[in-house]
Amino acid sequence: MVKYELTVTDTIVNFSGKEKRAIAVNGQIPMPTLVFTEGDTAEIHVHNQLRETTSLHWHGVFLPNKEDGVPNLTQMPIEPNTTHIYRFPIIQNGTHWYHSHSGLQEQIGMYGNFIMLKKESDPSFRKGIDDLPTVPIVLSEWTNFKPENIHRMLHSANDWSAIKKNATQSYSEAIKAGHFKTKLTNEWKRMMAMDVSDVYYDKILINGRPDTDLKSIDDKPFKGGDNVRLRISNGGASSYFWLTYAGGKITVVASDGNDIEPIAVDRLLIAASETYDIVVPIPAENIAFEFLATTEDRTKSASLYIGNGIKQLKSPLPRLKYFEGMKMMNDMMKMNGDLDDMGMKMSLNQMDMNVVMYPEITGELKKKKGDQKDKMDMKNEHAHHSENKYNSNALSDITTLNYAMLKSTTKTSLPAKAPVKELHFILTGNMSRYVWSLDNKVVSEADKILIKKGENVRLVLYNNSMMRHPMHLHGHDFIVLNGQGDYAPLKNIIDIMPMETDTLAFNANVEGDWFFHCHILYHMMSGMGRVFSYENQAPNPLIPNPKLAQRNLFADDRKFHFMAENDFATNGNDGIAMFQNTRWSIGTAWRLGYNPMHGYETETHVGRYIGQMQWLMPFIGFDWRYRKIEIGEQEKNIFGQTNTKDKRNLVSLGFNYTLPMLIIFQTEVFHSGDVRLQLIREDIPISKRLRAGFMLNTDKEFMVELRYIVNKNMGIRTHYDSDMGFGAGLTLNY
Ligand SMILES: [Cu+2]
Repeated sequence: MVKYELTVTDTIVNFSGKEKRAIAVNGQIPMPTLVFTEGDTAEIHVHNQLRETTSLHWHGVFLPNKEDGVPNLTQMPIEPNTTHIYRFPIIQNGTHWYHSHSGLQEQIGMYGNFIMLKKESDPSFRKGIDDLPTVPIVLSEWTNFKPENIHRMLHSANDWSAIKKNATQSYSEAIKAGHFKTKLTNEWKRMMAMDVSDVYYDKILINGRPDTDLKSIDDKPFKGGDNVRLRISNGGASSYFWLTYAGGKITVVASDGNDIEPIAVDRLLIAASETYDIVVPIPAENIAFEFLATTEDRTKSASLYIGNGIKQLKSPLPRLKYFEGMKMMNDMMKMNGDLDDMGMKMSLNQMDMNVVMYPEITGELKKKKGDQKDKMDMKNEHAHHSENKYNSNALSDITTLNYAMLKSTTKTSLPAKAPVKELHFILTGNMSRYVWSLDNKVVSEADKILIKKGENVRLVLYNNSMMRHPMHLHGHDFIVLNGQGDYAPLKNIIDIMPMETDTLAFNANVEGDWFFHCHILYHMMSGMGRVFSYENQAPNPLIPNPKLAQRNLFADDRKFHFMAENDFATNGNDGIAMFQNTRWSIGTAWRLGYNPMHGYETETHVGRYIGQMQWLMPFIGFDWRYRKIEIGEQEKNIFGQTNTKDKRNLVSLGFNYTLPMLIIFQTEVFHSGDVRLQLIREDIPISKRLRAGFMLNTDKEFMVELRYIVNKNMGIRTHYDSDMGFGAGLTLNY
């Protein structure tokens, strides 16, 4: 029996210049590393001293379902000032980690290493690998924003993160880069600016620090010629990290806690929540070699210096060529929002479309047409014209790990005689409303997926969304069908890039309700997942009221997100406020003039978004407006109907439809019989911080605006409005 006491408390940290709330366990971030040996029984006492509920999930660990730590699914949340005891036998070995599965707590400190050691007597014990000096490492990110706020801003298409990352991809930047047409096509196809990640972080942390010196293990200083094993977990809430090393090749020896045949690579991308065990050499005396973890968007990194002496740095990864990425996405995106792989049958990260953005693989940005060839060698040149266009390893001498290279050290074939259940899922979603789902259904909209104990479950996953998703299965390892036959690697996470299809299989061998979800925290909280449930299983004693638990579980993706904006201008006030969730939108817009001639109006629309891309939203509207007009003035709309835009108290039916160029076409029929058609485009990115917009309708009203974004909550706006005239002012947004 190995026992740990974990006390969860609120704390204040200062990772990036500001004091912010975080959550510590036993006073530390990351949470303490828990170490067991295969054959132990783990007993973990969790004392919740927060003012909110919590939970701990043992990621990648085989255990009885009620110990899995998913609140409202495998147990009830751990209430404040109570203790919950997790107890389970350790029946595997390998590098894993643990984290809170409650709300967004994982983002603010609740992640830690969970190591299960292999016994020396184990027949799979590898001399030269399993007996190396070892360091557990958990990677994570820090943001000075509250995670709740990040989640809300993602849902209201706030592009502050892109501004901070210098990744707005505005028209002026496009023109400067010679990519005006690329930008036009992008907006024609109704895409927002593309990026490889959604959230801007202030700091990247390795074991809680941006920079760490690793000079010894167990008081034994390193010497040249030593090898070190790093057990790396990606505890980041939404980041993928490139791992590179200044001291030579990285030898990967295990993935998601499972041994693989050692493979030497120059770099690997570790997906959110994935784990890799790697061996790195210390090739020389008196030098500390930099081990570098860089976010996929290459804006931030953290370093670990391994060895004693002068620091030898790894060159940082160059900035992404965003417009090349945009061009690639344009080619892949069909007008209906589906992705088109153009017959490439992509899988297992072997073809990485993002290579078009990597200067170290596809050359520096070309300055003028004609001189793009100088950076490419012949190999590169050849690959560019073949099916290897996106094959990073064929395009350069840099070897990047992909899933096809993983080969288990032991046979992993599933029980041959078991019945097979095959399930297909399409990973779906859209960036503009930040909705993420499977088969266009979020957790609360889908039934549990029933499986039978003993059967082999095959999952075929196709990613039809524009983001990559690290899909994670609780309680089981699956084999990834990657061409290695009986030696297919065992994993519990698989990263699936846009347009990839991957096939996984696992033997259903432990009863329970097991969560299967995207491990990007903000995608999971938006509802991207399913529950696998065993048929005819015994009830979970920790879920006394299954109906209540389910309602709480579903509340996560049913949540409404609030946003509001008001422009305090010289000619009046106008603004909007909206509550939105996965499908529903309740929004009010207002214009309040400073005198009766300018008038007052509010429009409220309650609508529901239809389809995966959510371009269509039928709504019911409530309009109220008043404007004093000159005697004898009588206006008609373009249909010759008497215009009620000056005095109106109406109910309406209508719809919004997003046209190419992201223009919203609105049709509204009022109960008086009047009809109004309207075109609106907001947030045209003119430059990094300048946005333009316009509105025009059949009541002969129009508006044009320019807005300069000062910070996350403030802008300076100038506009001309057909009713209220010219105005300038300050916009505050939440
Ligand atoms: Cu995802």
